[in-house]
Amino acid sequence: MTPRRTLPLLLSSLLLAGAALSGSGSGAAAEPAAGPAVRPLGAVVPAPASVTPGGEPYTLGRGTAVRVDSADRESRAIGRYLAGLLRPATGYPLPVVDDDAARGGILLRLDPRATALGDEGYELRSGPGGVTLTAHAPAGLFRGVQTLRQQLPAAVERRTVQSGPWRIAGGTVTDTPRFAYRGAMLDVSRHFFTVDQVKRYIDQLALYKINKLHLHLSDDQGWRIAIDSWPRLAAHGGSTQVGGGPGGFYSKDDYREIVRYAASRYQEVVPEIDMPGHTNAALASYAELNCDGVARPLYTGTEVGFSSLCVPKEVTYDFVDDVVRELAALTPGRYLHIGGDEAHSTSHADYAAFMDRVQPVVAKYGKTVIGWHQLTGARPAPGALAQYWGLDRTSAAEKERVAAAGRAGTGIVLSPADRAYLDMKYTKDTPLGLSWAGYVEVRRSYDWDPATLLPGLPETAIAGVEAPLWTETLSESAHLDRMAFPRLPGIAELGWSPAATHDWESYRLRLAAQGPRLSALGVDFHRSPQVPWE
Ligand code: TNX
Repeated sequence: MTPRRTLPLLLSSLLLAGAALSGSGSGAAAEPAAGPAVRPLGAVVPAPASVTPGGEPYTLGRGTAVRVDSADRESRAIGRYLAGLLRPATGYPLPVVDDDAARGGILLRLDPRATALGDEGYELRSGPGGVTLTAHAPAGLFRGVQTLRQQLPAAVERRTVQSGPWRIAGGTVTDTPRFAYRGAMLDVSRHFFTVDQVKRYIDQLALYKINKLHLHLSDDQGWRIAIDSWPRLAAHGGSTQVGGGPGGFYSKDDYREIVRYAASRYQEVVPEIDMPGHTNAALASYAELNCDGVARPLYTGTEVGFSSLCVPKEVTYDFVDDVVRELAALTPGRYLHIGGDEAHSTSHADYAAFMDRVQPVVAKYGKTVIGWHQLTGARPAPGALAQYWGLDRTSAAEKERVAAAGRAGTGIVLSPADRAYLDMKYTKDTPLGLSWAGYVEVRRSYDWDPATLLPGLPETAIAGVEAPLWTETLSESAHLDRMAFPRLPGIAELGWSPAATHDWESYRLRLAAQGPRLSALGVDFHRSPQVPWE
């Protein structure tokens, strides 16, 4: 593809001019003399769709208020979230007040006429008199808050008082996402992660405008969600993990708390129960789910492809119905992911027969199917999404099967393993992670275009992108941090930013500025030599 270079070039020259720009606002006598440069407008990740810099910056002060339409509960909550982000480092009170009760400051407003901004778009206007964020819907205000936050110096992310000045460059950003589906997947099966650990990840994803949290809730090594009608799934199937640790599972209240927290960050939780393969934890918990009626031992290794639900047995579909019903009831979001990858122990005929029976169950409980792209080798239900996880070297025939499904109406979520898998090692020296899909350094993970990844797949068939984080080798939040950062922001940018902004040279500069921000947030990221870290 030939990206238009205008915006990236503009942004990188603005970045270089950052120091000079910061001087431009300091003519006024009241302006503090020293402090970090004003971050050029739009030098954020993901790159905004349209940036018009100009005019003096806004400077937050002790008197700054966050103004919202106090009759609107969501606007109020977003105002409180923003103030909560900014208070610790600025030390300012930042009261959240009704928009009529003050002037200037930071105004968050919903405009019913701003339909062009869609569900998630926003406009940010900044000048000496204040900052106004306008959106058509609350999610747009929330996304805009992330841009506003990244315009401030990185030290704003610290939880103790720092010295300012706290300036936001002048001008206008108008921004809407390229794709509606911008996901991150966390595998809580291979290693279990607590509710607090998941919340930490949700907060990190929010900064980059991710809107789907896909939780891989079951696999051979662990079943992580309580199902009342099949209690041994969690009690027994959740009792271990890779390496033989204690595992764990979410009670329904735990899970509701994750869903609630994700919703507060405008992320939709996509639960996955992987079937018919990747089911050893279930097969260990209930003997009757096995074709031979013998329960399997729990599994703590990292092989794949050895387990399968028993496709010919009726009890299999009682199990699926119960699990899908209980999970759908916990899920306010649209989607339910049924896995379907690496079913190497299921014949093709059985696989297709299984998917023919299971997809209508998902529909019966009001949800839309997502499956890994092997689903396109069966018969995807109308409206289903398929998640492509192939590689450059995946056969042309397999790619064409996915592209053909896309042309026939199956939405495609792109998670190419040799680009978007956050568990791949960066280089041969990366201590954590796997390398079956190759090494994936930061440039490789960012430098591709969703529209041209699969020949013959029209962009209109692409639902979006997702970055999966498989956890065979990852057992702590610090491990997640190392592998997700700094690659996750790049995948988030591919999902959000217009193709015309795609440019490695300008991206690496904007990413470099995320280094101090991630550090301030306590994220120990991979300091890739490809990025000139600030
Ligand atoms: C492939 S991707 C898998 C997972 C592994 C992952 C490790 C996919 C749908 N299946 O079972 O955890 O590779 O990178």
